[in-house]
Amino acid sequence: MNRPLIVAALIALPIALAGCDKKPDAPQAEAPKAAASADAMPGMAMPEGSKMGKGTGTVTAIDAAAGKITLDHEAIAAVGWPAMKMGFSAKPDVLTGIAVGDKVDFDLVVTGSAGEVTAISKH
Ligand SMILES: [Cu+2]
Repeated sequence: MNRPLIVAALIALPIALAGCDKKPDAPQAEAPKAAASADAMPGMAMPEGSKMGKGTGTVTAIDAAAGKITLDHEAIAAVGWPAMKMGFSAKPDVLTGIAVGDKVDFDLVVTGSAGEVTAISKH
C-alpha cells in the first residue's frame, strides 16, 4: 500500500537534490562563458577607439532576445563614465539568467557613446 509513496519519494529526492545543486554551480557556470568571450576577442574586429572596462550596477530593464539591457551603473573610470542609467547591447546568450533587479558585475566594450556588455554575472 505504501509503495507508490516510497516510489514518489525516491523520484522526488534526486530532483530536490538537483535543484539544490544549481546554486553552488552557478558561479562555475559563468567561468566558461567568460573564457569563451575572452577567446572570441582576438577574432572580433575591435573598432578603432574602442575601450574596455568593468562595471557594477543594477539591471533596470532587459530584453535578452533583442540583445538589450539597461543598467543603472556606478562610475566606470576605465571608460571615463560617471554613474548613470543607460542601455547596452549584448549578445542574447550573455544575458541568460539575468533579470531585472539583479545586482551585477559586467565587462563592457565602449565605442563612441555605445556600450556592449560582453560578460555579466550576478553578485
Ligand atoms: Cu553609462
